[in-house]
Amino acid sequence: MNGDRGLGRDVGRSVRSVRVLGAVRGLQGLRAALRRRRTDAWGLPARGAERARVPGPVGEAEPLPGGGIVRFARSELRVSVSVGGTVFWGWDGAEPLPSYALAGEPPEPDARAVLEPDTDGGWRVVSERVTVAVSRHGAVEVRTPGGVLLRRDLPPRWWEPVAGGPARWVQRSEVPADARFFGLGGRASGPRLRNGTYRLWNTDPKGGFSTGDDPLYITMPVQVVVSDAGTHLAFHDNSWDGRVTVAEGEEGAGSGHDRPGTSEVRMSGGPLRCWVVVGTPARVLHGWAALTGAPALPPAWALGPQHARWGFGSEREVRRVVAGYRERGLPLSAVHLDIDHYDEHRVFTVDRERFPDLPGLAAELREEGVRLVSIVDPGVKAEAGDAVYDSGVAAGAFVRDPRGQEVRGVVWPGECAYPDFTDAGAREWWGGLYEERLAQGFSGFWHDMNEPVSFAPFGDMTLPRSARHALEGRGGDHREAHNVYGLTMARAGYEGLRRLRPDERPFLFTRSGWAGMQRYGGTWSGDVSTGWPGLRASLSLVLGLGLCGVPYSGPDVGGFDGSPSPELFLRWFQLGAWLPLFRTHAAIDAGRREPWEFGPEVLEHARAALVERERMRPYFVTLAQLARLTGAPYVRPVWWGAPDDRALRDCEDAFLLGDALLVAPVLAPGADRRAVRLPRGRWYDTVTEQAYEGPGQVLLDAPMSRVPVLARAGAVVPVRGEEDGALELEVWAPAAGRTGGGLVVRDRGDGWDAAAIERYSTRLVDGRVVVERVTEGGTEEVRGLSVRVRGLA
Ligand code: NBV
Repeated sequence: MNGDRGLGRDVGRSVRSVRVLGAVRGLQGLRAALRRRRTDAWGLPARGAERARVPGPVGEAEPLPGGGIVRFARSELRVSVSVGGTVFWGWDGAEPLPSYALAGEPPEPDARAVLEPDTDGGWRVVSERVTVAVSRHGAVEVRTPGGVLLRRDLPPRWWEPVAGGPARWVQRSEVPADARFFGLGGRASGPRLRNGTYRLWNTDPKGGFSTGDDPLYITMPVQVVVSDAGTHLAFHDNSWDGRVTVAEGEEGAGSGHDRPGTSEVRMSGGPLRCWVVVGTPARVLHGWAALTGAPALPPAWALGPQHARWGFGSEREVRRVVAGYRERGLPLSAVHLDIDHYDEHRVFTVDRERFPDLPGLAAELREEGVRLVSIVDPGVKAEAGDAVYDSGVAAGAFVRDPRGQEVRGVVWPGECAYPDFTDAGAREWWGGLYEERLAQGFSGFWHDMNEPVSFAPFGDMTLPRSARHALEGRGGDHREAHNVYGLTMARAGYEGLRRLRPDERPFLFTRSGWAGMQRYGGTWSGDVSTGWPGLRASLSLVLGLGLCGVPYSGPDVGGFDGSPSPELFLRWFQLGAWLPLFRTHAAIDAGRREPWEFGPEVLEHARAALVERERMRPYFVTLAQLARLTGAPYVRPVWWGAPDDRALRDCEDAFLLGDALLVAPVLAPGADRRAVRLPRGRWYDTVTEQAYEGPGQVLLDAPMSRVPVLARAGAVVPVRGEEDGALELEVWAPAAGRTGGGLVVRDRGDGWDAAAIERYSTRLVDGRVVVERVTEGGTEEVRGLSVRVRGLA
């Protein structure tokens, strides 16, 4: 009782102070918005007259390893095919580097692939995995080795300001009539991208968002295109503001006149260069990870259940919530502290009155296996005497306007300065600041507000577009740096943590980001609105981001604002339990999110979801390791293994978790059954063990106690044994005449020890399931592990 009264007081006080703050921020925000407008009016002169340009007719070509340069009357095109079959093309001197997306040097060109004249007067490069043809007017076609067209990029068009400055450009592309588009970063309305225009400008949607809101915090010029002809990923490596319009094609129903699908990329500046990766979905994501970097491996504890709250308000309340989990026997891996634990919302500080002994609290929680995670905002209170601000000024770390004045915006602490994370020196300074967080006992970091946000009653809620950035010494402005702000902040945090704690894997996730962000960590949904559409958007985001190479993410379970009904909360919880980041979170004035706050029935079913998540931990650990090694996301669209199954391409309400499981969450109210579309092969309901044959659609029970989860026949799933918690292999019987198998990677927790992949095979012999360990020389008996066979009728 006492605890609850205390809680009411803490939260009430926090909500009130945020409201008062709101009014002050309102005025400051208005001033900042006016200032931003003035800065841009001065710093970004109007574009004036423009001249349009197209490449013109083809001329000579110069062969180079893997391709060459094709010259046109008014442009030139560089084409290169790499050893792995990845294609690069760039216009007018655009090279692969510099790039914020690439992990390092671009892949080696395939010396066997040579530029040769094509029959129609153009040029082509033929390689083992892909053929690239350049037409006489500058269209670029990517074909399979069998000659089937995957993508045709039509000749681009530029608009160059007569007075000089960045050229705008447009690139229209055609894809097969049956193709579906995915990706473009985190989109709420997918995962299949509907016909329409999607902006490439990382944006805080201001409060809760839902399926209709676009763009959101993470945009990327990355499209994954799936058609009968094959799967490919196209990446326009350009961080400027832009728009992508996609339109699905239409097949001519036997008339032979297909209307191709189209994508039109319009950018407001920056290079015109593109990477295309072709192959199966697995190959494409592997190629993408090879190009942009392996996903960071979360420490094992970050794969457990986590609880966040804006407005814990005090150490006492944190203890109360953790005790709530403990007393009910609910597993909990981490608690996340939001901005209310800061002193006056200032980053890298602690409100000592409400959180007098954070290191003590952290140590106490650690004893019971619960880690503390801290929010980190980029805006630094611009006030002389503030230690973080003073050190940033001394390091020359803050963004300036074209006149050399520090750019000021308004965020939670009031007027703020913004570190320029595109500057190596600023990154180093910022990375060092995490030492304070580590000393407070935090084990993980949650980057927020890094689109970056500056509150404003009108216009774009971000920095002036004319704000200057180092861009690794090249120099430029916010038009180019905006979309990589979150990415470079993640880099600063990640590299700082690696320096400060070299023996531990950093745990970091960031609201905003861009292509390549997976190198430093994961992300989460941001402020997804409480409601059934928000639940759907949660899945769309995780699937879309996974296809863009970011495998670790998850929603605010229960939604960010308001109060979910018990049913909605439970369905969200049941979905979250199967996603990489499994975290409840809510706004300061939202309703409760503890699983016991929704009545005994919800508590019982939430407990079942938590227990199952814990049982599946070894599988999540394996998936995290495989994501790092292969680029394959844990959460995959159901077409992953069968992109030629058109019905699967349109299925958006279920997903594959690794190779073994198919999860069919309940995304609508009042359901006790749901239709599930199965890929080919046999699938078992993991609770009833009943077998179903795919491809096709089945109707499965989805009572409040669970959502349907199916296991692929023959699969090997590493799980925690129910009795002793030791690793156990759960094996699902292969169908007669079929074999199966699975991979297991054991993890030592959160260090850097190289993990070994264990490979297992399964087959059916005389109605008995035989499981073996695959070795270099053949197979051997499984030793030291218990095996549990399921699904045998
Ligand atoms: O730091 C407060 C919130 C946070 O709880 C949320 O997860 C972020 O997405 N933050 C946004 C800032 C305020 C949002 C209204």
